[in-house]
Amino acid sequence: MFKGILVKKNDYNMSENIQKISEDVNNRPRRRETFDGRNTDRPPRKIDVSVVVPLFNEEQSLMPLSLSIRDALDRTKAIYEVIFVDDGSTDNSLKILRDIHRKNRRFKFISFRRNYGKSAALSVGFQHAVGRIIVTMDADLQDDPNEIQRLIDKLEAGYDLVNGWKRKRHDPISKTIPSKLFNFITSLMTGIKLRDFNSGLKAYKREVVQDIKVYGEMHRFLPVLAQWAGYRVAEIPVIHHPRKYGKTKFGLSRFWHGFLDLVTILFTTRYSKRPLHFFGVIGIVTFLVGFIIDLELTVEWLMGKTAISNRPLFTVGILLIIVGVQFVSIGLLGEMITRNNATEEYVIKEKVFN
Ligand SMILES: Nc1nc2c(ncn2[C@@H]2O[C@H](COP(=O)(O)OP(=O)(O)O)[C@@H](O)[C@H]2O)c(=O)[nH]1
Ligand SMILES: [Mg+2]
Repeated sequence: MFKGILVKKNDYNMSENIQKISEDVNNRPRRRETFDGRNTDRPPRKIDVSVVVPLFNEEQSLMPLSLSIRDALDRTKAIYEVIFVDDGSTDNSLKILRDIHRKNRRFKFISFRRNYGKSAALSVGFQHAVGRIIVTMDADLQDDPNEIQRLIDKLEAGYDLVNGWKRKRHDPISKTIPSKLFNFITSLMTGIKLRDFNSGLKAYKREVVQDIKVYGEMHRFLPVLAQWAGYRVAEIPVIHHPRKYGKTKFGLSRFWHGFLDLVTILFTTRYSKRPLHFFGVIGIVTFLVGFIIDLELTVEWLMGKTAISNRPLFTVGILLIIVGVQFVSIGLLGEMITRNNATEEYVIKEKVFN
């Protein structure tokens, strides 16, 4: 009765059995694996556009948002998926995401156990997105899904990242003014001519999000990192709506963080391989100012005009000289550290190698 399963020891034929097993495996319908290792029995469809939506406590906006994304993208005829990344929301967002997924399988979600921040959410969303084009947008109904097609058109015109510039921004003045300042300084320091670095609405070619690592709160500088990595970045004006439900998650602290992150970005991407160029210039300028001040005082003393002891400026000069020497020394130490771990990631665009 159990023939084939129970085998008598002496007529056990190893090679025959192995062959049988491998036949079984080959006849079984094959499970397909998507690139991130999830199994699915459906044949993979080629997805044109992945929309990644990071969110935190947006329960009221999610349902209307998913409807308007669906309407906008159905009109474009693109094959799309929408990936919500719930960042440890404490309201009903997760439950609503489950409902949305149940109604329409193109809407997927990932939910973090706790809040990790918008950069983390974007990063995980990017890892799971399979589209040729990746679009990001906010979940608060302030970004308009009808703009997605325009972003994509611009992308197809020969860019790798297209940024949505909220030309007429519907936010309180306490947010718009610091934001203008932030954009102005970032543009000045990086030399990149964008007007709305931190816009939630952006479209990327797939390679961009694969090559560029987002961590901390660096999502604000994705266009900067992309352009510095050699990608072509463009910006188009987009419609922006006032917030209907819920409230803003970012207070004034974001601007301090933003400026500190700008320094980090400048330093780590531009100067991490040549720290002396960063510290050395500051050091030499400081040193020279101190030196000239003290030289002038010494000359005056030599000519018998004043005694150095009653010139407070002399101390300032000495301070500047010491600080200047220290900056140069820090730069040199940085160079030594850099030499010792000379790893750098080079982003390759194309390789013909045969
Ligand atoms: N993943 C994640 N998303 C967040 C977080 N805070 C805000 N968001 C989302 O980021 C988007 C913009 O946030 P919002 O508070 O509207 O910022 P504002 O538009 O600049 O006022 C919305 O979709 C939020 O749900 C967070 O901590 N993590
Ligand atoms: Mg908002």
